[in-house]
Amino acid sequence: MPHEPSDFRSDTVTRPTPEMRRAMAEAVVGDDVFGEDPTVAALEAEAARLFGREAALFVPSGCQGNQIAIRLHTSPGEEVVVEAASHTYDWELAGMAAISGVQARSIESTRGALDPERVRAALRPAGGFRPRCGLLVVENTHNFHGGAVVPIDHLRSLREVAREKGAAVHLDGARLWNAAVASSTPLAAYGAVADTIMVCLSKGLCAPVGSLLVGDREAMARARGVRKLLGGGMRQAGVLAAPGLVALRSMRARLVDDHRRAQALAQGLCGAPRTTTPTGPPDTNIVIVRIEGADARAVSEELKGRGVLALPAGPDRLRFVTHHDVDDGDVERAIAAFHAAVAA
Ligand code: TLP
Repeated sequence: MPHEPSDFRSDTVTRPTPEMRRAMAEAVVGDDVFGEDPTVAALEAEAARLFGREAALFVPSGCQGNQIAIRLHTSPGEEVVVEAASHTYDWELAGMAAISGVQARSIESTRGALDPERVRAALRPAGGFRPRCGLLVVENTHNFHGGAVVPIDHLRSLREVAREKGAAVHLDGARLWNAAVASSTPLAAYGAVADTIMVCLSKGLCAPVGSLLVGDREAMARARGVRKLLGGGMRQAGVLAAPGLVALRSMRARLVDDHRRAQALAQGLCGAPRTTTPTGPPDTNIVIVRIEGADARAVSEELKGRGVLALPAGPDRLRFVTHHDVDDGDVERAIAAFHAAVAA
């Protein structure tokens, strides 16, 4: 039988584990738009507890969670400060403009960590012809800075700057689980540095669908309305929340294996000619490589022909993501295929 491709395009490609499938089959459900699905309620309560916050809301996707948060914290005609390579700015179809009527002010960073002084200057009050800037969005881990962990102390200082300026903070924590494990930071510490936090269950944790928005009770009640407006009200969603509970309870600790594999992968890939990791050695499960003078799309096609999938992430950059469904053998295969593809 032909070997399935070793799929390093994203940790979103993971399939639900057997334990998750059993949980789905056995889930007790109700109509969650009426607030009557006990499994969704249990998932939301568990997420809120983990982050030390009052409430959480189960949403279909990370994009929707981020966009609901932006809508909650802003009014049309305002400005939002974002990191220049962040998902909310670069990968969500200008959702904040389309959905919330706000414009983004982007700031370059060092490995995803925004300079507090530049943030202070950007969070300006309304005045004259200038819009009010009432929201800062931070991303941790930072995807396109190679899964970089933004240290918790740095997030605390950004939180202070925002507070001083009367601005809210939203944390895009699609891979916050990875940051927490890699830096031994308790989730409750992240709960204290942002007004709202979005976390994904469907990336490294292997759940098939879903993300959570976490925050205050009042904010989550309003978020429920925005979710409905965006078409995200789900009925018997307990079948999706059940694998989410498995994800929260038993899939976080194993992320250290993904991080170890990412380091081995980065080292192996950098042994190929003209190849470097422009974002530095991986902190977590994302490896971005730059192949000087190469066309990333052509290299990814060569890799595909050799049974390895990676994502072009720029003209001469490829992204590899380690996850539950790739093992040490896949890492070796990727390294060998990459050396052959770069030489081709
Ligand atoms: N990221 C995807 C792609 O969209 C790039 C990936 O494969 O990494 N925030 C961050 C930091 C993300 O990386 C993603 C997904 C999202 C939000 C959106 O989550 P979904 O895909 O569930 O809407």
